Amino acid sequence: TENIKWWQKAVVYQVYPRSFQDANGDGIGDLKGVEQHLDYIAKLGADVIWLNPVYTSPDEDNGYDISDYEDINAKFGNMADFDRLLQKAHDKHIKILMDLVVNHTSNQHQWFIESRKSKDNPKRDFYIWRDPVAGHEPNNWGSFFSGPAWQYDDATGQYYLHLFAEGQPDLNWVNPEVRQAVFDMMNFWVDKGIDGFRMDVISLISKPDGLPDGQVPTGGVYGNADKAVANGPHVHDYLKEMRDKVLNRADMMTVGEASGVDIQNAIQYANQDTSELNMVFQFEHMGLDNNPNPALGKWYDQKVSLTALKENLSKWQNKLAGKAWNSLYWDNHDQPRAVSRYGNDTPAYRVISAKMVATLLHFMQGTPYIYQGEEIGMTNAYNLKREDFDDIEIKNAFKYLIDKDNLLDEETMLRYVHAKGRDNARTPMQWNNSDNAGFTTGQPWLKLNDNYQTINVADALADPKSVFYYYQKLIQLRHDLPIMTTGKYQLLDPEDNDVYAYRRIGQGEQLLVINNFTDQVLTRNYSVPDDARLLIGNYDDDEGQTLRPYEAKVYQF
Ligand code: TEU
Ligand code: CA
Repeated sequence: TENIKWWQKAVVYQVYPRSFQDANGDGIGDLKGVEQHLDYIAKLGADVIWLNPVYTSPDEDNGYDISDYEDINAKFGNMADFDRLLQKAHDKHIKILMDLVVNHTSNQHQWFIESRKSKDNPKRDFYIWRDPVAGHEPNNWGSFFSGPAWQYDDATGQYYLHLFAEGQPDLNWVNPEVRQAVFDMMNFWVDKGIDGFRMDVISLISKPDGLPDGQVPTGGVYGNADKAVANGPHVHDYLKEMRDKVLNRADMMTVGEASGVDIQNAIQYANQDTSELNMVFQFEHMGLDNNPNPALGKWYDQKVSLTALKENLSKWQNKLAGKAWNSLYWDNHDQPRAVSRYGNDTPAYRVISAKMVATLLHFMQGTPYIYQGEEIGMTNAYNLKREDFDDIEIKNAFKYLIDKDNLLDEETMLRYVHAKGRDNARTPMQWNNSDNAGFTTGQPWLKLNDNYQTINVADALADPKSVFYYYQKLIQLRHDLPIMTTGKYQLLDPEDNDVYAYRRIGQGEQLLVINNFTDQVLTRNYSVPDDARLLIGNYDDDEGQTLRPYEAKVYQF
C-alpha cells in the first residue's frame, strides 16, 4: 500500500472537446466549453482529464492528423484558452493528460510539406518513402481505415506510408532527428505543466525491417498491417529514450494506446519498474465481438460472449498483477457506448444495466477511464444514417467494403455501424432537454442522439438514483478503499455465461462483486460470511441469492 502511485488510485474522465460543450455557438465544442464544466467533472470526482487532441489540424481524422503540435486548433480556441483551462483544472486539483499523436502527422504539417518536395529535401527521411514495386504499392498493407496503406506521390514518384488516413503520413522513427523533434515538442507541453500523455497507437511507431507483407485474411484484400507493425524492433528503445529525455523531467502519468499488444508485450511497456509507460490501453477485449469473417474486422452487431469476456479480462487482471498496471475501459471516442455494447440500452433496463457494467469494471485492479456521457448512461446513436456520419473510418468502410469490394450490403453495414461505429461515441454531450441538448446554440457539427430529452445531465443531477451518482460513488469508493487498488483478483465460476462474479482479496478483508448480465431473474449461491455488508448495489435492497435483471452488488467482509 505504501508504494501506491497517484495514478494507480486515480480515475480518469475523457473529454472529447469537439462534442463536449460549444461556448461560442459555432456548433463545435471548444476549450472554453470544457472550462465551463470543470465543476461538473469535479463533482463526479474524477482526478484526471484526458483531453483528446486539441492541436492545429485539418481535421481529416478529428484532430488525430496534426499540422502544428505547438498550437491550438482555432476551432477550439487559442493557447491562452488552454493555459487558463490547465490553471483552472489545477486549482480544482484535476490533472490534465494530453493526447500525443506521433505515429503520424497531418500531410499539412510543415515537416511533410517539406518532405514531399524532393528526394533530397532535409525532411525527406522524416517519413517513410518507398519506390513502387512492379508499378504497385511497396507492400500489401491495408490502412486501418480501409484501402491501401500507401499513397503514391507524383512529385517524386514514390509512395509514402499511412497506416491511417491518406492525410496521416507515418513518421520515420528510425531517424534520430524525428525522435528529437518529438521529444522537444513533448517538452514544450511538459514545461507548461501538463500532467501526462495518452500516447496514440504508440505500439506502432517502430516498423519492422524490410516492411514485409502482412497476412491477408480469407476474403480480404489487404495484408494485416496491425500484426506486421505492432511492437516493432525498436519500440522499447524509443520509449526508454522518451523516458530519459522527457518523461523523467516531471511526475507524469502515461498511458499508451497499444493495439496488437498481448500480455507479454504489456508487461514490457507498462512494467512496474516504470522504465517505459505507466499502463497501456490493450485491445483484446475490444476484439471479442469482432465479425467471425476477419475481412470485416470489427464490423458486426452480435454481443460478446460473457465467458469469453471473463476469460480475457481475468487473464489481464491475473497476469499483470505485481508486474505491470492495467487500464480499465469499456469505451472511448473510438468505441460504441458501454451501455449499448455490454448492457441493455432499452428504456426498461438502461439505467440499471449501465450501473451493472460500471460496477464490473470499477472493482477491478487498474486505473478506470470514464468516457464523457458514460456517467449518465448515454447510448449508441441509432438515429444516424449513412449521410449523417462524419467519421472517416465509417465513411471509408462504406466506400471500400460496400461500394468498392461489395463484401456486404448497405443495410447490414448500417446495422453494424449502429453497433460499432465511432460516431456513436461522438454525438454531442447531452446536458439538458433544451434545443441541441444545451450543447450548442448553433448548428451541431454532428447530429445529436435523438434521446437527449430523456437522457441528459440535468435530469441525472436531479435524480439521486441516476447513473451519475452511482459513478460518483464508485469513484469515491476507489479513493477510500485501498483494497480496490491493491486487492488480488479472483474470478468465480468461469463457465457461467450469465453472471460475472469475482473477488478482490486483501489482508484479512475481501470484496465479492456480483453482476447479472441478463434480463432474467437468476439464483446464485456464493459463499459470503453472515456479517458481510452490502457495499454498493444497483437495486434498493438485497434479495440474497436471487439476482434481479442486471443486478450488480458488492459485499465487503
Ligand atoms: O486509434 C487507433 C486505433 O487503433 C483505432 O483506429 C481503431 O483501430 C479504431 O478506431 C477502432 O475502430 C487512435 C485514435 O484513438 C483514433 O481516434 C485515431 O483515428 C487513430 O488512432 C489514428 O490516429
Ligand atoms: Ca465552438
